[in-house]
Amino acid sequence: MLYPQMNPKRWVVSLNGLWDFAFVDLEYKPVLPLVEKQLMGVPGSYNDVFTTQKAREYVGKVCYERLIYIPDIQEGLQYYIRFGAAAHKASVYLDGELVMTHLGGFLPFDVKVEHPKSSMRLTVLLDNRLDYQSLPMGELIENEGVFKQKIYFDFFNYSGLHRDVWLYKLPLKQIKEITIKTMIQSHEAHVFYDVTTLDVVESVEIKDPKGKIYKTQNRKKDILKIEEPILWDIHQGNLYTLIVKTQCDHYEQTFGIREIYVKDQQLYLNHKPIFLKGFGMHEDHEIIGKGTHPLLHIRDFELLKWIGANSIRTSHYPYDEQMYDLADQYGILIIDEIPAVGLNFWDSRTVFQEDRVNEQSLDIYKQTLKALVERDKNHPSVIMYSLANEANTYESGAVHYFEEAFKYARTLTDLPLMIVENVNAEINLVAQFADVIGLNRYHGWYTDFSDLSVIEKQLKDSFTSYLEKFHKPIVLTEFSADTIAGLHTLPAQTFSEEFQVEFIEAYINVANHTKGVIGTHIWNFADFQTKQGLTRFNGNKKGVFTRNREPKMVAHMLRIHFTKEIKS
Ligand code: GCB
Repeated sequence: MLYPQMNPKRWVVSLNGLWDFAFVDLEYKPVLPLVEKQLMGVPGSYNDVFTTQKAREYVGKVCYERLIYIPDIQEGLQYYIRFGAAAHKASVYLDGELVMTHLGGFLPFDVKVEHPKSSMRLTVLLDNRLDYQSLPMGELIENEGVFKQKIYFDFFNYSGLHRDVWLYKLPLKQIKEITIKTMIQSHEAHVFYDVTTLDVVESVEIKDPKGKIYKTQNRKKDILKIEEPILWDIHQGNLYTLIVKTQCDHYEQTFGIREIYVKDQQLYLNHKPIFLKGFGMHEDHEIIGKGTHPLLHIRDFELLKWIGANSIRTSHYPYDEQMYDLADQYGILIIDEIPAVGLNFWDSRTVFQEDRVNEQSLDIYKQTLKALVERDKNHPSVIMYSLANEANTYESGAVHYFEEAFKYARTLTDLPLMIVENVNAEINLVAQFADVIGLNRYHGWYTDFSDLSVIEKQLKDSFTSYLEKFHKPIVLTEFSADTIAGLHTLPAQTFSEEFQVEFIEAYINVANHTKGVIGTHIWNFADFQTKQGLTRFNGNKKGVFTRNREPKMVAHMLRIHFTKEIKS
């Protein structure tokens, strides 16, 4: 499923803009056009445009609808509608007829228009309910037909058509897939590519980052050798392009020449050990919620560049594809996370059992993982996949689930695999399957609140116990203290900008001097919205930047720290 592209043989039109919208009941079928309706912007979450709690925290189905037009329908072409992401379950109808259902709110899907007409009514019913089978996991409590959504993850359950929607056409014998892998051997790169198409390939060209056409031939699959390649590296987004021309189709796929692997408790990029410095992030903005916007993405990457970060984790779900394109260009490394979050009740109940997260959940997990790797495999920025965040990995049922998940992931990718953990090493039954362990730690915050003096010893103990039990490299994937921008206290008191500086410094000092720790990712890049809760003051305030992407005091400290050569 290649990203829609406009080129000499491909045509794409955006369906973004104002759509008709309504909250509908669970039995609603779009036999006729919506009558009771209002307008809604696409892409975006609908929640924060409303002024009532009921609408903002709505649980159930909504309807998005608009007319689409295909002028000059051509025989021998296929028409598709691409949804970048629709949270969480989508049923797509054309002229009132169901044509596709899709599960999962963070990955794209294509709807084939089997019988194109010059004008059609496109309807999307979206259901934002989460259950034991969905990713993220949630729990539904029903009381006389009214649903309450329980979630065990810490971000607002934004809903809607979050990413771009396109209509596009392709030739019958289209280029279906392109896979590119690269290896570096001293002064030479090996570029393996594989093009899936039924068409005759006329040419496959490689354009180098300076625009020079490098190699041309016409095989569907090959290994090309490039002398003295221009490597893709940290802060060096050197991109090559594979230009594939067939008799009827054309596609240009960017890629970077880089090699990544884990060896002897170290992470290597282009055969050099690297240390990750960056953030866990969220797709989260005022008003648009989890909606995508290219300018907002660019602001994030400009801030990453300003602060000197080299990497991010797409906590806790795959982000919009534009984020990966930008990471490719800015030379920022990505730990790409599957939306396996919330697999944790925070009480004594078991998650992994027959009537909760079960075999059916695992099947859905595998489908999601496959879709994720297929979507992101050609991005040089993606250096690792994270297969879960804070699941109950001490449960015996988790062993089967994750053993299967890791085994399956290894059939899809050669990249290192991570699991992000909050439990103690002694009870962890799953980290054994990973190549890299992510550790989320909040010593001095959720435990021993306000006591900075516990951090050094407790964090060292956390690292030591994981390193001694699993012998795998560790990324400190989360740590920070909630901080209200503009609150200053001396001495440093909790929630002040001074406290966040001292807190983060204390963690970094330990992590930077522990062998086997290969990176620090602060939680979070920016403040973000969550469900309402006693410890959430209009959201999570652990950001280094505000929700509006302005720096807190700690950002200036990190800017100095990140630009120092610590371990990389
Ligand atoms: C965590 C979670 C993250 C939360 C964070 C917090 O461990 O992984 O989703 O937002 O803690 O701030 O509580």
